[in-house]
Amino acid sequence: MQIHVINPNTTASMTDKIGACANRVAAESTRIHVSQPESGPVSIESHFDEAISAVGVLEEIRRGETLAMDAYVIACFGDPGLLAARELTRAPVIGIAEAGFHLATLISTRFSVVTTLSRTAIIAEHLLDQYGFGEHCRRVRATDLPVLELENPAGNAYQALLEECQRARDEDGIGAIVLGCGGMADLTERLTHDLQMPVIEGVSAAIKLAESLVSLGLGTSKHGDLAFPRPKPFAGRFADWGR
Ligand code: 2AL
Repeated sequence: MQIHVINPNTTASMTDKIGACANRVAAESTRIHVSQPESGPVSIESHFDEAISAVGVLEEIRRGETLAMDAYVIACFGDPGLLAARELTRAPVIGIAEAGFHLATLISTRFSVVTTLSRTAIIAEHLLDQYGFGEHCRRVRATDLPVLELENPAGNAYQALLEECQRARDEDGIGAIVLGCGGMADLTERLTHDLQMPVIEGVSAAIKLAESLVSLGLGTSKHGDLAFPRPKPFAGRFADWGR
């Protein structure tokens, strides 16, 4: 089984971290391919960043289709371009936010999300509503860490994240925490140990969900709205995207 993990931002250290995390949880028979868009923002922390990165995600899916990937993971917590990506393939496409929410509801009745900047909390809140998880999530908490601070080994990102997770655990009446950024993927084990409660990180969750779907023979439905886009001409720099 080949799973293509796409980091939607263009920071290579984060792509490597996400790839390492995916490889750690993948089954022995699963091959992980990891990539990032050629163009786009170094981190995704606004609606604007997200819109640009979605195009990069779709370019990576198109590349993955030439390599016959069995599944895709979109490894940014806004799940940028998720439904559009599903239109381009029969393979399952899993976003790390939706994967984290799904797993959290299987092991707890209520969870909180701990993410990066306050301004991006709304992105997770919109996804919770869109996916129907609003009732399960008590709170989306922000650490106000910029995404790239998670890439700074000399910074104190871990401490800030731990303290916000402790507040979530002690104040929110929850059973689990979902980490709200792909760049937090390597911190799960340490946080789980320090918090003594389940901490879910979307990259691992998405890999295991993708493996499950592929082994069950389930792929993106081509009946209805996730059918391949209707062929039509595209103008300008997207001219070769029309079919
Ligand atoms: C993210 C993420 O997962 N990757 C990125 O660049 N921005 N999400 C976030 N909430 O900060």
